Amino acid sequence: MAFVDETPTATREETVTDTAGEAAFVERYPYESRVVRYCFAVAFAALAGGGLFGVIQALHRTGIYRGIVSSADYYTVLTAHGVLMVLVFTTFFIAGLFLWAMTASLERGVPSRAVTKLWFRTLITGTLLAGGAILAGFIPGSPVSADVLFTFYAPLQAHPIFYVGAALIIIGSWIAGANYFRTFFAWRREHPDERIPLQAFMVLVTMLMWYIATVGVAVEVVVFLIPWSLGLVETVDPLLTRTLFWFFGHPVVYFWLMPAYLVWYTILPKLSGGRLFSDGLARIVFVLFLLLSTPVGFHHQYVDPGIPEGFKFVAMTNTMFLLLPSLLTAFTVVASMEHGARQRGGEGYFGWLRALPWGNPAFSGTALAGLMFAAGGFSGMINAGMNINYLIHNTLWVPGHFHLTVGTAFALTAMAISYWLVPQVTGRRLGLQSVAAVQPYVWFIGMVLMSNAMHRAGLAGVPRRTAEPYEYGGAEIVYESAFGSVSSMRIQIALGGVLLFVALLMFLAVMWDTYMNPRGGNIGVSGEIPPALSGPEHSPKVLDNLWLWTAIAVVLVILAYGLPLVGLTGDGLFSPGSPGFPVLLDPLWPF
Ligand code: HAS
Ligand code: CU
Repeated sequence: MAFVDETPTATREETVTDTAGEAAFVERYPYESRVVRYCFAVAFAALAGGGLFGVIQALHRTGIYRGIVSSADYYTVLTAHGVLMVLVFTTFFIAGLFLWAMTASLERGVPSRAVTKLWFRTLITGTLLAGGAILAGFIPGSPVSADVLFTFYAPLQAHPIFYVGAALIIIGSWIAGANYFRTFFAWRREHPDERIPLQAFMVLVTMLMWYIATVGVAVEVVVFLIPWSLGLVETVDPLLTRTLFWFFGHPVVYFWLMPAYLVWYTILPKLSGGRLFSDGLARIVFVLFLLLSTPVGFHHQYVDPGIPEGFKFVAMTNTMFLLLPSLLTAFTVVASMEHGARQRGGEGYFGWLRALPWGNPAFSGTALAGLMFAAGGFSGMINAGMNINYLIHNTLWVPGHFHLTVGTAFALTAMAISYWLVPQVTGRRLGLQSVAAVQPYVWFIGMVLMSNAMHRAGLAGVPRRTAEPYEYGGAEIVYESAFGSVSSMRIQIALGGVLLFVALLMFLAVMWDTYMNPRGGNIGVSGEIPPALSGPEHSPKVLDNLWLWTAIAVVLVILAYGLPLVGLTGDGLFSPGSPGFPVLLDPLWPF
């Protein structure tokens, strides 16, 4: 995919305007719009593939229909679903969203097209390699496979191509980040005393958090997994590599959440008919994420032996502090929505909710994503408790949790805001508007069914990451106690999964139809963001001191991880270690 450097004006037959009659984003920034479109196209393709694998999984796992893949291929499906959704869909969507946000809020285009091409091509190459390595697992006898699930824990071993692909995706995101910073520095030179516009501030803080977080996974993949999968070293230490993974694995969830928050803080208030309640609170929230996102990774390793309990306790305490930015967000965003609703004539303690534009899918999808995240955040608090975690760890509860968070707070926000953003970067009116209007509700109902049942099944002891419908080898007593309540949940999970797939097809149909609409005329939305009720002038300037917050964040990471990592590597980097176990293909296909 090559970007053409200049849009020949001759092909632009009609000017594209927004609802205010101003030139739309695509008119002002044709090159940036094109890059955003490419990013979204790849993101939506990943969403389509990931969604197909998702529904296959939901049917197979629940035992409702097991005729599509074999149980061995289930793990290939599960890996492809996870990687396409949380690595490819998220990364490409965020790259597009951030490019739009930087361009629109700083009112300047990319500093270098060569660098833009470089990051896009790096991301694409990484995606093709990692995705190809996973999908090759479907070919019987293939020497290449990567059935390692999205956490790629050693000693499960993938083909080196998979790790190289994953590394390229990370490197691509770093280069994209460098371009955002260059845009910012150029803007800063011209505006030495101004506060950083809120959207740009959010992008930059998210990227700083990302640079710190990805150090863990970069070391894991480059120093350990690639040499090990190539046979250059025989063993790796599973605990050390897991620890490096979770150094990155928790903050990566905020790499998905913070772009959703960017939308909730800066676009949702406007869609509600009002203005952001407080710009300063939004900045504090992002700074808190930068400070606290990384030193909490051990909350994914409460049951791992070999990590002293004290460090797990510190991680738990940090995690509880990390609830604060989300609780502040709940307050600020709901207050902004209420402000909007009251501007629209809403009244009463709760009656104002009715005045919100529930028929506008960009609004309803984003608001429903927020509502579901309140539940996902609640299950996150339970996960984070060191003692309660033992009850739910490695059960279906955990997928229940993350389908509310990344699977809805991020994914539904991304779909909803596409209804508002895609017209701006294509210059075409939104297509199939009546389908779009109901799509977020279908997703919402599907997710209520699926994630609620997953949480409950997890509490009943149903494990995650297994192709079998919880038979426990036929052990009567376990079967009775777990299954008595689980069978209705199986149906809810399968039904929810099918509804989610339908919602996804509806979304893709709307996007396709939008693209088929003629370009030009009034696109029916305006990208203008009204100023906050309490603007940046009401908050201290030190909030914008990115280097100060980054320095503190690094110190906190060293405090949380320094000693545990020294402890884990004290007996050598590769020992005690394990050889690799590539997952074998099922010789019994089709059963
Ligand atoms: Fe998590 C496991 C703890 C947030 C994703 N999490 C996972 C995994 C994933 C994931 C993918 O402590 C599985 C990893 C694996 O494969 O093993 N998580 C938390 C905590 C939070 C949290 C404390 N997680 C997220 C987010 C994710 C995500 C965000 C993705 C985007 N999570 C854990 C723990 C585990 C875990 C343990 C390990 C479990 C185990 O044992 O394996 C917090 O950040 C949550 C804070 C959120 C809130 C909610 C605030 C409410 C808001 C809503 C406002 C409402 C609006 C709309 C705007 C306190 C902001 C209103 C609408 C109207 C109509 C009025
Ligand atoms: Cu976490």
